[in-house]
Amino acid sequence: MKDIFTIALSKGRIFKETIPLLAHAGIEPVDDPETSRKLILDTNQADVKLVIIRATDVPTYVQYGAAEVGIAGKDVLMEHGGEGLYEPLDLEIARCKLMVAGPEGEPAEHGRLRIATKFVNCTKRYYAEQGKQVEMIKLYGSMELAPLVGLADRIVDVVDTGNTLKANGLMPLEHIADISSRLVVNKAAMKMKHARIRRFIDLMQEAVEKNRKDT
Ligand code: PRT
Ligand code: MG
Repeated sequence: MKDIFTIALSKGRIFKETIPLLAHAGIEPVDDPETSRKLILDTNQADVKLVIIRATDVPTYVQYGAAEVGIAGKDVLMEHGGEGLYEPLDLEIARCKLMVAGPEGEPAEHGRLRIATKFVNCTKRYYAEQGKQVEMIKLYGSMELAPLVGLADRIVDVVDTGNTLKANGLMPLEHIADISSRLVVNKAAMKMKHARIRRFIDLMQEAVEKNRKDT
């Protein structure tokens, strides 16, 4: 068991875009997480496993060493705080932007601006840097709904094409950060399994460079 190398990642867009990078590192999952009910996926390499978890749980698994490495969006990492993690590589996948969005025009006057978001820490930091006091409303999803039903004046969310905002009568207003997915590594594992992890990082880096040339 001791020599198992576990990679934590979420299904959906991160999984899809990670598969070609892992393939370059010689790792191919045996099952498809979209159809399998398994939470631990075997790969073609007996000592390499993938754990498929919620995107926001990836930093936690890696921080506590339940997985040696993980792949997570910079949005998720900024929100988590990055404790116990190294972030050696930008994988340049699942790109988007963390933005403030809202309806066109000025918000109704009722004192402090009300912001609905799941990115509470990032949002607090962003407004604190501007010396603005805002009221935060923590949500777990479908942030776009909040301004439509009068729950909030603005939202903070990740935006890719902007189609979801548009479909709900909202527009991007302020750019907070450019986001892409990052490779994260457990700090203790980086020391104890240095050669194994270094080799993996190098192969993933090659794959990123190859991707960049192809696109
Ligand atoms: O879905 P779940 O609640 O389990 O978790 P999650 O939403 O955090 O996971 P997932 O798989 O949807 O996203 C994983 C990571 O992908 C995020 O942490 C981001 O780093 C990255 N990413 C890249 C995105 C997007 N692009 C994106 N467009 N994450 C979410 N979206 C959402 C966006 O907020 C909107 O609701 O997708 C919807 C479509 O976006 P538009 O702008 O193209 O309309
Ligand atoms: Mg999602």
